[in-house]
Amino acid sequence: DSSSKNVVFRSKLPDLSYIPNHVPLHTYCFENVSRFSNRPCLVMGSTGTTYTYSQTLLLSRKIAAGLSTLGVSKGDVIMLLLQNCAEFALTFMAASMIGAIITTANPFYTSGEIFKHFKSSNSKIIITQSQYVNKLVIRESNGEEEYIGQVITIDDPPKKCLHFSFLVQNNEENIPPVIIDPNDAVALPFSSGTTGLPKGVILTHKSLITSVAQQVDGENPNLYLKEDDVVLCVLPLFHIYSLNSVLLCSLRSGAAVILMPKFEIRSLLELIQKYRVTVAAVVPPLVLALAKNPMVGSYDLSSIRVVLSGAAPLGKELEDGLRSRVPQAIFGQGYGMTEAGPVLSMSAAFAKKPLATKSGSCGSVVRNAELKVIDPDTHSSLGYNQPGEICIRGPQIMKGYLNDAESTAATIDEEGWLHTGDIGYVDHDDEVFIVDRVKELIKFKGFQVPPAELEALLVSHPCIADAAVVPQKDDAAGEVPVAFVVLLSGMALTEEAIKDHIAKQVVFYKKLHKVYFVTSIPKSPSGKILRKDLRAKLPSN
Ligand code: AYL
Repeated sequence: DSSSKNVVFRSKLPDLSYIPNHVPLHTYCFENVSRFSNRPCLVMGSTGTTYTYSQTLLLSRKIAAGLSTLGVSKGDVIMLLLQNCAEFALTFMAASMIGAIITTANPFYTSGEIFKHFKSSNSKIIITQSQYVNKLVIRESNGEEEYIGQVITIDDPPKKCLHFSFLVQNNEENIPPVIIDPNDAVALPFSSGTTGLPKGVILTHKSLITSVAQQVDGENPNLYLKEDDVVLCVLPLFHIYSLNSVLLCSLRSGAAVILMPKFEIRSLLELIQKYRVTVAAVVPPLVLALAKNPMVGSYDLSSIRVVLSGAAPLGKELEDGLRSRVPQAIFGQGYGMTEAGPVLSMSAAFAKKPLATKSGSCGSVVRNAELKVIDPDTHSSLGYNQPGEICIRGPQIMKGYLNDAESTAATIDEEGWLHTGDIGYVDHDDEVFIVDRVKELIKFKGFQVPPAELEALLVSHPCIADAAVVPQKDDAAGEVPVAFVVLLSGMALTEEAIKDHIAKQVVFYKKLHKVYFVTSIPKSPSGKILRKDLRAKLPSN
C-alpha cells in the first residue's frame, strides 16, 4: 500500500469534529440567520442599497420559486454573466434551493468565449446586464435578435429578454419540493486545470460546505469572521476565490458583504472608509495599488483588521509595502485552486486564536484535509522543506470535470489525491510555500490564461503551421502570455497581425504580449510541447 509511505501534512489547528455537509448549501449558509436576521448582508457599494439577512433569505426563496416557474429544475444549469451585485448572490442561493447549478462567466468575455462556456456547461438560461446582451445574439432575422438561450437582465431588458423582477415577484411558498443529495452539483466554475482547455469544475453542496466550514466554522476558525465584520467584495464573484472565501464565508458567519461592481482605486478607498471595512480579500495587483498609490494616504483605512491575499504569488516587497499602509491589519495569504474546492491552505494568523506566521507563506493546510508533496518524477512522498508537487485530499475537492472523465482521472488519482500542478514545500512550522508551477496555466493578475486555448486560436489561422504559448514574467501582471509561432512555408505574417488575430477573439487578459517566430516547436516524443525549453528562451525568465 503506497499510502502508508506518505508523509501527510495536517492543519496546525485542531480538526472540526463535525461538518454539516449532508445538507444543501443554502441550508448551511443560512443556518444561523435567526441570530442576525436584521443585520446587513448584501450592500451595494455604489448605491448603498442594503439587504438584511432576513431580506436576503426571503428574496432568494422568491427567486427560487421564480426560476421554477421558468421551468428551471433540479440539475439545470444557469449561467451568471454579471459584475458583482446582489442579484448574483441571491440567484446562487435560489439555485441551490431548487437543486439547480450556477456556472459563472466573466462579463468581459467575448461572444466566442461566452458561447463556448454556455455550450460546454449545458446552460439553459443566462442572467446578465443589458450592456452584455449584444454578445449573446446568435442571429438576427427581420430586425429581431435571436439569443443563445433565455436571457434575463437585472436592469432594463432589451426586446425578448426578461427582467429580473419577474423572478422576484413570486410567492416564496411556491418552491417545489426537491431532494438534494450532498453529492449533487451546485456550482460549475470553469478552469483549465493542469492542462488543456477550460472545463466545468463540478463543485457539490458537500464540497462547498466543507470548504467554507474548513475556513470559518468551529471553536477556533482558520478565518475568524463575526457578525460585525464588514467584508470587502471587490474581487469578481464569477471567480471561485471571491465566491467562496468572501460571499459564502460571510453568509455563514453573518458578516456584511460590500459589493463593488468593478475595481477602481478611488471608490474602493471611499467604500473602505465609509463602511469601515474590516476584512479585505485581495489579489497581488490590488496589493500593489494599495501599497503604491499616493491616494491611499488621504483615506482612513484604520478599520481593516484582516487582509487576505490569494490567487497568485505575492512578492515580499509588495507585502511589506502594504503592511506599512495598513499597519494595524493582520496580513496573510490563502492558496487555492478551483478544483480543490478551492482552498488548500490559509494563514493561521486569521484564526480566532491566531498563530505566528512567516512572510511569504500561504498558511497551513486547512482543517479536516490532508496535504502531501510528491516528487514530480517518481511520485514518492516528500518530507519537510523538500519542494515537489502539492496534492490535497478531503471532502472539499471537486467531484470531477463535467463530461471529461479523462481529465478528471489525470487530476484526481485512485487514492483520492488531487494533483495541483503547483510546486511547493512545507516548512518545519507546517507552513506552505509555493515556489513554481509545473502545469501549463498562465496567471495574469490572478486570472487564468489557458495556453491551449490560445494555441488552438493561433493554429486556426491559415498562415500558421504550429504554435505554443508560455508565460513571461511581468512586474504588473505577474505573468503575461507570449507565443512561439511557426509560419507555413511561403506565408508572411507580422507580429501585429498575429496579436490582432488573438485580441479580437479573447478577453483582455488573454491577449498576447509578444510573438517569437521560430522554425519549429520543441516537443517530446509523445508530442507534448516542451514548455520549459521555450520558457528558457525568454529574456527575463
Ligand atoms: P484558480 N500563491 C501562489 N500561487 C497561487 C496562490 C497563492 N497564494 N493561490 C493560487 N495560486 C495559483 O483555479 C496556483 O498556481 O484558483 C493555483 O494552482 O484560478 C492556481 O493559482 C489556481 O488558480 C482563497 C484563496 C481561493 C485563493 C483562492 C485561489 C483560487 C484561484 C480562495 O481563499
